[in-house]
Amino acid sequence: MKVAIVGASGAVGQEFLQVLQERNFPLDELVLFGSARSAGNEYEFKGKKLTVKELKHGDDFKDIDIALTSAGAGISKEFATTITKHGAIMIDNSSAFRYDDDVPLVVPEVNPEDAKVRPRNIIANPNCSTIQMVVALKPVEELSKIKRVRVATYQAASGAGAQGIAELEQQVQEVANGKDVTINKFPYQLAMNIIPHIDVFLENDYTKEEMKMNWETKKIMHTDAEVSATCVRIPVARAHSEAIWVETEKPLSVQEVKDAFRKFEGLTVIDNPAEKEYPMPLFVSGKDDVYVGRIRQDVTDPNSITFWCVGDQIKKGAALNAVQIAEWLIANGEVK
Ligand code: 11C
Repeated sequence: MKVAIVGASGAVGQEFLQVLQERNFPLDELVLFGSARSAGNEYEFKGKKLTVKELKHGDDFKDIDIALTSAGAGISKEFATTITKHGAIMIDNSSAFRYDDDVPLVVPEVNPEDAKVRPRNIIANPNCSTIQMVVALKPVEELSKIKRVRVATYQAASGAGAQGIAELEQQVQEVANGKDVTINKFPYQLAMNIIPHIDVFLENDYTKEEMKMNWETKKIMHTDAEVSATCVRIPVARAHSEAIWVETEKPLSVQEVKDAFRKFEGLTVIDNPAEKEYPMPLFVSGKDDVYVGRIRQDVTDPNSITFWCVGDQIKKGAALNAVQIAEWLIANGEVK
């Protein structure tokens, strides 16, 4: 098994190295690719030094079985043929192909079978805020069809990559020292602030990040349920949080939803308000599971349940989900 990481020096690329190692992913060889700027960088994997090769058009992917790509949508589009033409399966973390009918969009806990039909040998990894939400919605959908979802997100700086985390850390120092704040990645100062604006605004006045949660949930869950999202950047390093309101066809009790959450692979319930126990990004950072808590009946509607959901954006929101797709492909004989 020969695996490639494309975009090895980025936040998600680095997490791929970590996750492959942590899970003892069954590979014989790992090859790292990156831009001309990051070519030559060295990273350790299982005690060995690996050097990043420059990503070029050519035959470098000839013997690769699985390519984990996270170098931005432009690079994914430009290099998809180079990566897949000899048979490698490209598991792509960018938004380049998510809405293409011939590219499955997969969260292994929700729609693993979709990964089997991949005419272009590309499988797309969903947006981070969608991944953690659908992991929590799936056990609810198994109890009763979901009619609609409303969600407000509280998204970490890591969604803007390693530079996003660095910018937040720098701003925190600058604010503490009474200096002018440096702003590059975010539209405004993030430290001591929150910004209700992620990605570009669209014609319907939602942002693209908000509409991704709508479009991607429909594709992954094979549902026509609408999702109305408000996506907000908050000054947290790397785990996204979401307040979610789910309206179902049948009324559901809080207990049956809690039981379904507890039984569901990939979810952890922390819900003990009396002891101030609920998931928070500070403690979920670095964890594999999606965490849920504050599970309660929506006082405005007997057919709605509301809860709080936290997931590590770089792990389950990106690298871990892609590696789990690769593991599923291997376990199901999909990799030759
Ligand atoms: C953020 N969700 O938090 C974005 C990052 O479509 O893969 C991931 C963007 C994407 O800023």
